[in-house]
Amino acid sequence: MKRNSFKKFFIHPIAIFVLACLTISCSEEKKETKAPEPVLPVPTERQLAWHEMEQYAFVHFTTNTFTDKEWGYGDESPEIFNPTAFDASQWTKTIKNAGLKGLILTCKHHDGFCLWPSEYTEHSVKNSPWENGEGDVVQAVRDACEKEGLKFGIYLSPWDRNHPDYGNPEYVTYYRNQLKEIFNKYGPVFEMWFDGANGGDGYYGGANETRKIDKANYYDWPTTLEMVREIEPQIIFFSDAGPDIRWVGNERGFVGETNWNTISTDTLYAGKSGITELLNTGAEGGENWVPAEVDVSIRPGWFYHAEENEKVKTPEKLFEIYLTSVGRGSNLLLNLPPDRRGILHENDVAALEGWKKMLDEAFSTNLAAKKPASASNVRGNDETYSAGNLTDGDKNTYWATDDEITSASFTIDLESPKTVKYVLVQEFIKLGQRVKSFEIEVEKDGNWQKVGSETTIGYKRIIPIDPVETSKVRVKITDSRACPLISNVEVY
Ligand code: FUL
Repeated sequence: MKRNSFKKFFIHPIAIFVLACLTISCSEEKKETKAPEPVLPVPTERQLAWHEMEQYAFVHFTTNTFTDKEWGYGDESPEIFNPTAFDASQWTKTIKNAGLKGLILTCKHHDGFCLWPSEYTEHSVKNSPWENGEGDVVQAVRDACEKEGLKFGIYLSPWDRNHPDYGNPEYVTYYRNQLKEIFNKYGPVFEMWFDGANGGDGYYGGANETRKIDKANYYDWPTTLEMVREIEPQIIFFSDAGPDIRWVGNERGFVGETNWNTISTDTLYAGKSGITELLNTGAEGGENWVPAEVDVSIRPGWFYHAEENEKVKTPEKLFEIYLTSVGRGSNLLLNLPPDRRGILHENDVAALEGWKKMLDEAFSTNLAAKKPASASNVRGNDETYSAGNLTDGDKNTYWATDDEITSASFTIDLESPKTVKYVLVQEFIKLGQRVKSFEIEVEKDGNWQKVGSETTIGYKRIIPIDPVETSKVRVKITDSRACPLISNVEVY
């Protein structure tokens, strides 16, 4: 009995030797599959969280809503601000239903009127008849956002056409006091929007004159931003030139087909020719990670004007804007201006509903989810970087090639013929933006047919293709700054 069991568990010394060798060589192979080195610059954690928001609302609301202007001169009486049926929850419910993730409010536009009862000026809601001067739009909107799980953002125009000190150092102190006031009172704030329009003619406390400022130095931005970041460490700063996100160079709703999240911020100064083009595309090899945000209004103007009620963008136009913003790796900041009642107009609400329906219809069933994927090269032949990561629905895993490989392809097997209209690809941008060009192919009667040819991918790229029936989709990366890292592929 004893002898038998010994026999059972006896392992020959040669077998032990072979096993040991195998274990050593396997672990050596594992060790060799090093994680890819980052391609610098890479986004900060705050920027990554911002990329994942994808789309949120802009809300322009102030005395302009009641004067029919786009830029108030600064001499408007606070008494004209009097919405008759103000309801911030109508805004936030509409915004939430449209699939937007946050809201940035013009707490103060260029006219200087404050939507909260600031202790530093009389030019605010506290001197308006609305709610007998007891109202606070910023508080109401911030609370409504919290209730709907939307993030809240602030626009506080640096240019103030009402303030008597605009252009002097005293105004910068005033502006900073207001930033402190608003950030301490209404946080958390996910994004601060610093407008680029600065200086010109205005009321300026009755001076009625033109005041020019030295845009580069007047506000001493580094000190101002540091002050805000101390109150709100997670904040994302928008301005024409960052530091966290950049303007896209137009207000028509599109980022470049080539869209680099990188740019060298010292190349961005106003007046330089080609600046809007540069903002629109970013720069391959730029020194800073400063992605573009696409700001565009649902109406021709940023503020509500009754005569534009029939000019609200159609669901189809909004869908096109989605594809040229989010679909090109940018974030969409869609402006929705409340009317004189203080609510979003029926036409705007209907357009948003139609748009959401189109988005849901187009992107409801991901034909690639959990489908088999294969690739022409897998980093170190290691499971960790396999093509399966493309369709696993996990944003933290990615397919990678060996370091020296900068052109490679992967294939998604849809397992049966499906009509394909969109291919969605995402880079693992945590380690930098890499892909410079790629093609989309579909298998047709045993042959590969090219159906799309694009440049950058970045955070997300949605490629519309002429509807085609196929059971295999191949993405060929034809050039990349370093080995490509792709975290997600979806097919619709
Ligand atoms: C511009 C402003 O001058 C417009 O009024 C609007 O606020 C737009 C979003 O930014 O620079």
